Parts: sequence; structure tokens; C-alpha cells
Amino acid sequence: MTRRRGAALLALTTVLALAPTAAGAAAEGPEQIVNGTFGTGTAPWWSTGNVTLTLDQGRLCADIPGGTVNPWDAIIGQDDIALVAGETYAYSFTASADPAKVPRALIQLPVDPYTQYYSANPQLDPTGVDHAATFTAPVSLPDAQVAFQLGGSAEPWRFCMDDVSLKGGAEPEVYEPDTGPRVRVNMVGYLPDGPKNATVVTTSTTPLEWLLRDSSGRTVARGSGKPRGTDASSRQNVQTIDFGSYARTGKGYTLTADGETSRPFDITADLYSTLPTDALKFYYTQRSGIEILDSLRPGYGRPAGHVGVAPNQGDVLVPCQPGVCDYSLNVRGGWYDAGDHGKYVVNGGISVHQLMATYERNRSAFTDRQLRIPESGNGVPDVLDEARWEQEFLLSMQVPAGKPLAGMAHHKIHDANWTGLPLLPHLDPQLRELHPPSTAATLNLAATAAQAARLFKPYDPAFAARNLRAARLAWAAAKANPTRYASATDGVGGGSYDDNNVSDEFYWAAAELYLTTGEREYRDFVLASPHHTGDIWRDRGFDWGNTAQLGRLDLATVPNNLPDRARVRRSVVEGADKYLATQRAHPYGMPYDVPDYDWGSNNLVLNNMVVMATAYDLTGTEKYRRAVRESMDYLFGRNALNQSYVTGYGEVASHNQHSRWYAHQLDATLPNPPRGTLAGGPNSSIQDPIAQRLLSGCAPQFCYIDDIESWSTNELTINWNSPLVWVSSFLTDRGGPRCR
Ligand code: 9MR
Repeated sequence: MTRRRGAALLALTTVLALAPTAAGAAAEGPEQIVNGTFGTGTAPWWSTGNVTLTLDQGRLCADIPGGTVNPWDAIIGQDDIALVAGETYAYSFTASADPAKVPRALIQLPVDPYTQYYSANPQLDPTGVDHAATFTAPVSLPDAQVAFQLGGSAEPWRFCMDDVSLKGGAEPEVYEPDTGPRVRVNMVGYLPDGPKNATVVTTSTTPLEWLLRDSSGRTVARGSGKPRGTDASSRQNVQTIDFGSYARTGKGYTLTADGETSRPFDITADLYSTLPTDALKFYYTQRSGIEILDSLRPGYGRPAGHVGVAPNQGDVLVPCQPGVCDYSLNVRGGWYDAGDHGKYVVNGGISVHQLMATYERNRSAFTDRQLRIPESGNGVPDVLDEARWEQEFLLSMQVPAGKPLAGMAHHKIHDANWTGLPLLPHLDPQLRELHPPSTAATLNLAATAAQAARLFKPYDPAFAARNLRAARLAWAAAKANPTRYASATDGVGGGSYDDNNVSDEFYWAAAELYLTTGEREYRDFVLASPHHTGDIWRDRGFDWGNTAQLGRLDLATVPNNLPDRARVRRSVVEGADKYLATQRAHPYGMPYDVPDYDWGSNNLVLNNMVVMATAYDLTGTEKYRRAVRESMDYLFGRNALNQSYVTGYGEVASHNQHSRWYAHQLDATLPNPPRGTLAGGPNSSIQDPIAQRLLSGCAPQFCYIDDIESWSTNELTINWNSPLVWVSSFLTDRGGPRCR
């Protein structure tokens, strides 16, 4: 935690003076930092050659040069710090930056792979801030390194620090999320004719009485809760409340049980009316290669990123990684994947597919001028314009004719090294590189280009034809190179998106090519694929690495002449029945129940909802629509953390998602993510340092923190907003089932 100097410092000092024997203080270990107060010069602190250490009024100060690329291009550090595994340390320092900067404060392994045991991005300003935190060392090490990484700034600046201290014997930081009232509801609200369920965290095992009150406090309904025992996903004893018989619209209802009153919610038919456009608008501000106009997105305007203007080194003429190819490609445009500046064909594929699929499901809901994007007014539905921005990028990643592996697609393009936060796209100084072509990327291109070919045909036949040519070429190239897998170790400067089984991508691509062309080759491939008949409805849902479901869903819903089409349609309903059963058994009403939550669990919840929604479209059976509606409650607050995972929706909602440009938490001049941005959500594996520090041992639903540093639980991503787009469009659909 970091505090401004001044009043806060005084308060901190006073507390320590009044409570010298507080818990933890008695066992305080010896000081591990040598000369952290700079009373005896600057030794043993060291710096990189471009930084000269000086003493200034009893502090260590240094002028940090501008124009460096990486955070580690300018470092001040101290070596040989002993750490003991399992020991909890109190780490603190005061530091200033003029002008204000966000450097990296690390305690780490001093050699490659520089494993970080503590990492923070303190926001420093000219007056100085106090930084204090505890962490538990995961390993014993005689020679850990305390480092301040100060590089990566275009302009020079001055850094000063004092009172650097590291002491063992600290009490582990106990992180208690503020979960508010124990009655958990969909904070946004409920549909008048929809299901209405809530969950109460309680010690009671006998049915609790509940009261529904309107905004004037009048009780309008009452009933008894249903004891549900201990929920494994939260390790809480819970009861559920079903108040679905109440259907009168209104604002500011509350639900009371066990002496607790829920956050207020509405009952209204237009509950989700703004969600489809908000979720879709997310994509414009993720765009690379184009200026984001403040006139279209007030507060979000920014210069074009990666258009070959320094300090950017891309994306107009991007070379391959050394030894991968002898050409450069213009891969300008597309969407940034997430909070990083990478662009990945596999993940771009499912994202653009789901946007196009949302349109394909219900074309009438999508119009021109709907999203306020630069293309609005061109006569094409805005959702297709937005999809085209990505699809053009995917096409540009195809290996050109005459080159080795022509027709395949490069797996990804991103920075040669990871960059720090915050960093606006146009300020990214890193070298951009194309990574080797992969079969998975090639099949993502084949699938989306085939789909684009049929959807763009009425608007731009030339673009449609270009897509179809690219899709056929990609298909043939993938068939010729069926096992070129992206490497799991290719994760420096960008995510690896590795996948060693591409039989599902083959199936999806064949399905899209068949739906567009009706040709025998693709039909035969579909019919022979094990994914065509196997049970592909995983408990964990589908995602960028599991794409057979995309093919199956489209074969069930997009008109075609498959001989076994009725069976395909039935199979989707079977998948939906499975998720429905999961939801019924789950006291938080989730259609996702696994012992350990995956990275981006919220998108898996949403994708399971897509399957149930499609079953409604196929059958018109109300229980599937109800199941989708109830699942939304989880995302909007009926959960263990009592929060919404969509920015701007619900009284308490994620808003500090990990992003280099919506980095308001680190730099108050930058915005939070736009309304309608989905957070990845609880992730049992908690891979990032802040989650490891604060959430260790978490029950699945608690493995989440709305902090910008938590890239493994709280990122935003194009493939997580895409099922939100699909589902929210379904939820606002007034036309009844779509594909009967
Ligand atoms: O969403 C991806 C998740 O399924 C993987 O397990 C994880 C590790 O490879 O990567 C996630 O994707 C990240 C990507 O690698 C880089 N951009 C941000 C993505 C979301 O965190």
C-alpha cells in the first residue's frame, strides 16, 4: 500500500508510536537492507551505467535518463538479501518522482528468470509517497535482489528514495474483501417475467424468512429460504431465495433475510437494454492502428497506436522473430487483445466470430449508426464494421504467396519484451515481431474468413470474395501442415496461446467453410470429425483453445443440408440440459461448476449460457431462456464477492481491470475501462503476485481482486467481451426463439 506523504505519514507514525508492542512487532526480525537510510553514502546500492547515485538531503537521488525502452533499462538495486521460505516480511520505503512516474519495485531472483517474490507499481509524485506492504517468501534464498526498475520513460526524470526497510517476523497481510450484505442479488435487477433468485450467506440451516420490500420500505412479498448446505465454490453455508412469483416493476427493491438487507435492485423489462451496445462499444477503444476520437468516446480519445510513429516500432512493417521468416508484413489495425498491446490470431478468431455470430443470429437487431464508430453512416451495420476492423487484421497475418508456408497465418504479433503499466499504445517503444505460423491460427483465419464471406456478401462482395479466397487457402495450408503448434514457451512480451490439439479448430473451420460454400470436401470433413458426434459440452465450457463448439453451434443454427442436422440440433439441447442441471444444483445459480476456476472463468460461464440460449432458439422451450436469465445474476452480483463483473453495471462493479491504457488506478489522468467491460473473474490458479499475496488458499469464487495488478484474475479481453455481446443480445431479443 502506498500513501501520500504528509498527513497520512503522520497518522502512520502515530499509530506505531502508540502501539509499540502490537502483534507482530514483538517478533520483528532484523533489518535486511544495508544502508536503507543513506546515512553512510550510497553503498552497497548499485545502479545501471546510465544512472549516477547521489545523496541529497539524506536521501538517495538520481537523474533517470529519458528515451529508454524497458523498465529494466535503468535500475537501482541492492543484492545479497537473505529470504527464508514461509517467512512474512514487512517491506517499506519512501520515494518521489519528478515529474510523477510509476516505476516497478521488486524483490526478486537476481538472475534469469528473475522470479518476482514481491512486485508493485507505486505511483510516485514530486512530494513523495510512503510505500508499505507485507509478503511471504515462497523460497529460501541467500541472495535475493531488491530492485527499483526506473526505465522506459520517454522523458528524463528525477528519482529519490529513503528509509528502505525489509524485516522478517511480520504478520501476513490478511485480505478481507468487503462483501457487503450477506443477501446476494443481481444488483442490476430482474426481468418482470423472468426468474428471481437470491443467495443468503448464513449459519442457519433451517429455512430463513425473507421479505421483499419496495423502495418505500413496504413489504410486498415474503417467503421461506431453502437451506442448501455448504457451497463448494465459496465454502459458505448458504440458503437460496426464490421470489419469482413477484412480477411488479419498480426501482429500489431490497430483499431482507437473517437480519441482512440486500443492495437495492430494479424489476424492469428494459434491464439489459444498454448492455449489447455497451459490450460492443468496448471494441472501438481496443482498436490498434487508428486514433480513438474523443468526440465518439468522451474521455477515451487517444492517438493511434502502432502506426509506425516513434517511439512505436510497428505495426506497418513488422519483421519476424529471428530465423522465422525473411519478410516483413503490414499488420496495422485489429484490436489489442487485452490489457497488453499484443494481437493474437487465435484469440482474435473466436472474438470476431462471436461478434459475427451475434449478428448472424439476429440481423434485425443490428443497424448502422448504432455504436458511434468512425464507419457509422456507411450503410453497413456497425457491428459488421467493427468485426471487419479485426478481420482485415487477421487477413494481413496470412503468409504471402511464394513464401514458405504460404497460406498459413502467423500465430501472433507482439512486443519483444513485456512492458510496464501504464503505457498508452502510441508510447510503446518495443520492437514488434511476427511469431511463427501455426495450424491453430491458420484454422482460425479459415473459419472467420469463411463466415465473413457469407455475412459481408450483401454489403461488399469484393471483401466477401477476398475472405473466401483466404479461407480456402488457409484450409489447404492447414491440411498440408496439420501439426505446427504454437510453443508454450513463446510467452515473452506476449501470451503464448499455445494449443497442442487442433482437431477442434479443424472441425470449426470445416463447418464454417461448409456453411458458406456447401461444398462436399468440407461436408465430408465435418461428418468424419470426432467432434461432430462426440460429447463436446465440457463442464468448463468452450474458449479460444476449445472451438469445436463454435462449429457445432453454427451447424445447428445456420441453415444447411447436413444429413444429420436434426441430430446436431438435438446435441446442442443435450449440452444445454447438462448446464441446466449444473445450474439447478448450484446455490449461486451458476451453469459452471468445477473444483478449480479457470483463467477468465466469467467467459466460460457466458459461453455455457450461449449453449443454453441456443437450445432456447432451437426449441422455444422457456426453461432454457430462464436459465440464461438466471445465470446473469451471478455476473451482476449474486456471488460470493457481492459484486458485478461488468464495469458500470451494478452499485459495486469491477473497474480496475488490468490494462495499460485504462490505468486510472495507477494514473488519475487515465480513464477506467469503459462501461460494459467484463472482468476475467475468479481464477483458482492466481498466477500474478498480488493475487498470490492476498488470495492464497482462496475458495474458487474468492480468487479474484479488482486490482489493476491482478492480470490473472482481473484482465479485460476481446474474447471475454464477445460472449457478453452474444448473450446480452439474446437477453434483449424480443423476437422469441430464432432458429426453429
Ligand atoms: O485467456 C488466456 C488463458 O486462457 C490462458 O490460460 C493464459 C495463459 O496462457 O493466457 C490468457 O490470455 C492472455 C494472453 O496470453 C495475453 N493477453 C491477455 C490474455 C488474458 O489474460
